[in-house]
This record gives sequence, C-alpha cells and structure tokens, in this order.
Amino acid sequence: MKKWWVGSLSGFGALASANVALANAGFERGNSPGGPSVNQLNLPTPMSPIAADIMWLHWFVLAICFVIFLGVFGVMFYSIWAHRKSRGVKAATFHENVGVEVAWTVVPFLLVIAMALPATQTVVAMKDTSSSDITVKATGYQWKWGYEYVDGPGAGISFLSNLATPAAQLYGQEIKGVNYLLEVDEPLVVPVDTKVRMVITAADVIHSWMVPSLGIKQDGFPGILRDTWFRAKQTGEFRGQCAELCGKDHAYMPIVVKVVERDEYTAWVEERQAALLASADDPTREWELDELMARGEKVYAANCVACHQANGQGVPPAFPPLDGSAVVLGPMSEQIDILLHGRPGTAMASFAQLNDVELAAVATYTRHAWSNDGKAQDGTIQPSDFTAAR
Ligand code: HEC
Ligand SMILES: [Cu+2]
Repeated sequence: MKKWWVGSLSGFGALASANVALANAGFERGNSPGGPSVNQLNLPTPMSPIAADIMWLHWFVLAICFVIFLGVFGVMFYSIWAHRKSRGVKAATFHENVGVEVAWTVVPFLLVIAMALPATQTVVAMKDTSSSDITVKATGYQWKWGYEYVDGPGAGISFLSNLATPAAQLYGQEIKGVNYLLEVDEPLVVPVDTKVRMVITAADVIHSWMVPSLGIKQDGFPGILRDTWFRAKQTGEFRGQCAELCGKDHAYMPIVVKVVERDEYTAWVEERQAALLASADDPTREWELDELMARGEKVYAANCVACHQANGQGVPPAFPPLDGSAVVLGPMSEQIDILLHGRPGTAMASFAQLNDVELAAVATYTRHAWSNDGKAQDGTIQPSDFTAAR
C-alpha cells in the first residue's frame, strides 16, 4: 500500500521542479534587487530607509505575536495536561484575582505601546517630504502612468510610461519573459542617494503608485495631490504596479524606477532636454506631411496598437479597424473630436493628455497609413487644429 506521505513527498518534488523551471527562465534573482526570486518568502529586500523600517516593523510585530502565541498556548496545553480529570484534579472555585487581572491589563498595554511607538515614527517619516532634491508628479491614467519632473534637476521633463510586454506574451503565443507585466517603455529615472518627492494623483479613477522595495504605496485620487518620498540606497531597476483596482487593464500599468548614478542622471537630463529642444514640439508652426507621419507612427505604436493593431485592422467587433474607417477618412473635425474626447461608454478613451503635435501626428498617420493613403478628405491635420479644438 502506498504510504500517505509518499503523496506529500511527490508534491514537494513537483514544487522543487517548478522552482527549477523558474530558475531556468531566469527568475534566479529576477534581474532587479528585491525583485521576485525563487523560493522568495520574505518581503522584498529594502532599497530605501523607509522600506527597511517597514521590514523591521514587520518582523518586530511578528516576533511579539509569536511570543504571545507560545505563552498562551503553552499555559493552555500545560493546564490541560497537568490538571486532567484522570489525575483526580479538582477544579478550584475562586473568584477574582487582583494580581492576574493587573498583569493581563498592563502587559498588553505595554506591548501595544511598544508596537505603536516605532510604527508611528515610521508613518511620520513617510510623510516628511521636506527638503527633497527632486520632485516628480506621477499621474495615473487608465491604463498607464505619466511622469512630470516639476522641481530640481530635470524639471520640465515629462513623459508617459506604457506597458512594454509584447501582446504575444499576454495571449500565450510566446514564452513569458522574466519581467512579464513588470516592464515599461520609459522608466522613471532618478539618481541614487537623493531624496525624491513623489506627488501622486490620477486623471480618471483612483490608482495607486506602489513600489514595494522602495517602501511606497500611495493612492492617487483625481483632483487631489498626495505626496510621499524615497531615497534609493543603490542603483538598479525597482519594479511595482498600480495597486488600486482601476478597470479592465489594471494589471497592465506597471511601474519601473530606474535608479542611476548622479552623473548618469545629469547626462540623462541633458539628453532629454536637448531632444526636447530639437524636436521642439512647436504646435504653432506648419508641419510637413512626412514629419507628421514619422512622429505619428511612434505615437500610434505607443498608444493605439493595443486595440487597433499595427496594421490598422483592429480586433472587430471589439476594436474597429482604422484602415478604411469612415471616421478616419471623413472630415477632420470628427477625428479631432474622438481623440480629444474619446467615445464615452466605450474603450475608446480621450487622448487629451497627448500634446497637440502628437495628436496631429497620430491623426495624420492614420489618414495616410495602410490603404488609407490618398483617400482622406482635407489636407494634413495640423497641431494648430487641435489647439483650436481644445
Ligand atoms: C483601449 C482600446 C483603444 C485604444 C488604445 C485606442 N482605441 Fe480607438 N477605438 C476603440 C474602440 C472600442 C472604438 C470604437 C468606439 C465606438 O464604439 O464608437 C474606437 C474607435 C476609434 C476611432 C473611430 C473609428 C470608427 O470607424 O468609428 C478612431 C478614429 C480611433 N479609435 C482612433 C484611435 C487612435 C488614433 C488611437 C491612439 C491614439 C486609439 N484609437 C486608441 C478602442 C481603442
Ligand atoms: Cu491603475
């Protein structure tokens, strides 16, 4: 007969081979310190002082719980065993015992204070965003994050951070990568050992900006600003996700914080600002067709392909094709309207958060790409057309 424990042993075997499979897939240490790793049971390795405090509190409170557990169950089991009926023990019949009552009031009271003091200290420290070196505003959108450097070196830089996991992985046509659903096209870049103040908000519904290894989880509310901070202890890429159920693509808005050396950060800022000047998204000038097309292809790839597909065929009936669409080929006013306001009640959201150059570029791109080329009414759509329609 098969012994009962043989089954459990083979269960462990299956677990072990699953771990080997994960390790082969590159999950050994993830590729981020504090990221997911084989057999990870503990909280992620703390990469900021606040995260270290949170980890300490977690173990401190757990240790107290464990001691209480041992004490309570120790007394209980000892009493049951030592005073059992078969030994002829008679129940005592006393009432009230000042000593015991004082003890079971004072001891828990002291324990609560011992836990509340360091916990309060940590919460107060989390909220102390004073004398920060850099301020970044993070805005939650359905379903991506927008970052805007508002103060300190890099002020003026802003971009959207989209999920970068290829659609083929989402739909099981390709092996899932190491950072499946935890990778973005443009990470938030910050320097190491620098106090970064994060101002969190949202544009549509409530989102939450959470990076466990930095000890941050802050809800973002439309119309309200909340702030928190971190000081990364070492360089690397730290990953997190939106942590407030915000709609159907809630799982598709990860967060990547790329912490770099200070001089590397300065170089990144310079490169960004130079690119900003060069591309000079000047919405007032007249743009050439091929300029708009080149720019529009990128905007389309970053914002539209998930639903309308790279070939413009969409996924009917859920997502209509843009190739041959009457709206795309019709008068430009309708297309401007749908991009600025979306179609309420459908998955077609407003893209008003893109700037007028990006909007004009993507609209022009859809009018001239695929088989649409040469069929659209009106000429190129110019940024100034969007400026006027806002
Ligand atoms: C989350 C999915 C999604 C994304 C991303 C998306 N769309 Fe749409 N789009 C839709 C849906 C759904 C409709 C149909 C709305 C309706 O039922 O009226 C639509 C309709 C349209 C239409 C009208 C088509 C027609 O023939 O009625 C245009 C034009 C359009 N989208 C352009 C864009 C552009 C440009 C982008 C990128 C900037 C984009 N969409 C991104 C889902 C999406
Ligand atoms: Cu969200």
